[in-house]
Amino acid sequence: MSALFPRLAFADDRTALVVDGPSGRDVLSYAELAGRAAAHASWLSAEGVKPGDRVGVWAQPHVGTAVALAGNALAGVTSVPLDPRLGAKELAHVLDDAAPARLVAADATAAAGAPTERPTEPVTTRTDTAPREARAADDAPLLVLYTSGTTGAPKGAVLTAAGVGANLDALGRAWEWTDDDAIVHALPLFHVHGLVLGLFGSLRIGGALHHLARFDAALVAAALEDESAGGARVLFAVPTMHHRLADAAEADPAVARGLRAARLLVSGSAGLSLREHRRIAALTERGVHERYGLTETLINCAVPARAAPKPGTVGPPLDSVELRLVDEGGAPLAADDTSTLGEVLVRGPSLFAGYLNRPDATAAAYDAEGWFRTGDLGTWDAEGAVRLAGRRSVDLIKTGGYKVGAGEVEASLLEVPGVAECAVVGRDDADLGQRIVAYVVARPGAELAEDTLIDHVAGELTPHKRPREVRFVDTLPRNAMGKVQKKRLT
Ligand code: MLC
Ligand code: AMP
Repeated sequence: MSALFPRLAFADDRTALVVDGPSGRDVLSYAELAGRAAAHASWLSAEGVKPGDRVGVWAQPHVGTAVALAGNALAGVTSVPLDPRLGAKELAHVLDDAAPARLVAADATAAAGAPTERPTEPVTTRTDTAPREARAADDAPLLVLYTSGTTGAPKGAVLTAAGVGANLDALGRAWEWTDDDAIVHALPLFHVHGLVLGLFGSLRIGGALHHLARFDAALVAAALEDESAGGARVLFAVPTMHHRLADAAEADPAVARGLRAARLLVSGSAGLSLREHRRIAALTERGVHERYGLTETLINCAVPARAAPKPGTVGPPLDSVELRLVDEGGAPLAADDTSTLGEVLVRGPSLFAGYLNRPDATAAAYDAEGWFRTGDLGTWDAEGAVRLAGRRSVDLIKTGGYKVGAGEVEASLLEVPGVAECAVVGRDDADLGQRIVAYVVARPGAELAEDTLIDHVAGELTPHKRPREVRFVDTLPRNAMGKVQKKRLT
């Protein structure tokens, strides 16, 4: 079996990473990344951290984050990437659940502000000259990524190196992704899109990643014209970013020029509307290729690079993925049935190894034949591509490409004294896809301010889970059983 990052074993001076952060640009070649990752792996063994142990990595937009993640992979240690903005409650949950042996950060001073007593240690800036034997991409856990469900706190999806490698290779074939490509993205490094595809994908293919610490349309466009990291540039972005790029490109020809300079523009993590597809196609004469995935399955479908973009579909299943649509009784839909809506089920080598400490939730995620139930609904199109049409549960919200469970936000709001009841929903939003709206019933006599509630959720969970709007109501609509009827909230 191949190593996950083969180029780290035969490292040369080719650029692996360019990170544009608040304090300027950092660049690492493959040789430098390999040396620093090996030094990190040596530090782990000196600290008594063994293969199979977990290490929390504050996913700061920094070259040191890549050093820690690659070094953990070399050492056979499982990485638990942490959103640097995690609030007290969600951070406590993740640390209790994952029980990492150590916490590390490229910028340990910034991480020291996190709401935990646990110390964070700095990622080494040392370099080992002796190259470290690359580990095979095997079934051992590589990553634990926390992802929200409809209720309860986020669950840790365990991903293996073999599963990640198989998915990246299939994407490599679909996108004709080579070591001449530089991926450009401004995504966070603690989710599948920015981390597994953007960072690990570049390192596995042996090309470069040009990472921007924050999304800014003009900076993204400039990076797409910058040839220093690779001969061809590929953009990975969520629909909110494409929407903002289209706005900026319509106002500024330099942004449109940047988008045209890319070899491939990719959108994923949420559906890109036909309107945004059309706007970008008009600006670039090429358009956007969509792909579809989940934390638990990695990427399932992608419009191939050699094909024209196919707005309204997420493309056919990848060649490594088995995918079926099933009706409400669980029977598979015929491939030529282009009108019946079914749930997307998935099988294949890239499926996760289960939720950490949650055998109950893991078992519930599969049907009787071992297919993973995505909860997404769609139809086949005449050419074998999948058209997604929504999700089974209204309690899973996708906002800016982040998955947020209505239940976790409701539980957080209910902690605020003065909140009697609440219901959280996702409302259509031209920018975020969905924006989180909270309906709140105050206790008699309680004075509640919208900002207090929003700041509470941002501070306890993380800012992207905060409601963008709070509507105070006298009662919540309920059915005869007493269950809140979210569809009746207006
Ligand atoms: C505002 N801020 C607050 C706040 N109000 N902070 C604390 N409390 C409050 N009440 C701050 C924010 O922290 C941030 O700070 C700034 O204000 C703006 O934050 P925002 O409004 O939340 O950002 P926004 O503009 O909405 O972000 C849009 C976005 C972001 C597109 C950049 O949503 C994003 O990065 N999305 C990517 C999600 C992603 O990667 N998903 C992949 C999941 S994997 P500051 O300092 O930053 O200005 C997956 C599988 C697959 O889905 O298929 O890929
Ligand atoms: P996450 O749990 O954050 O990995 O989010 C996975 C979910 O994102 C999927 O179940 C889909 O609902 C959604 N998603 C990802 N890619 C797309 C896409 N291209 N179009 C529509 N939805 C998508």
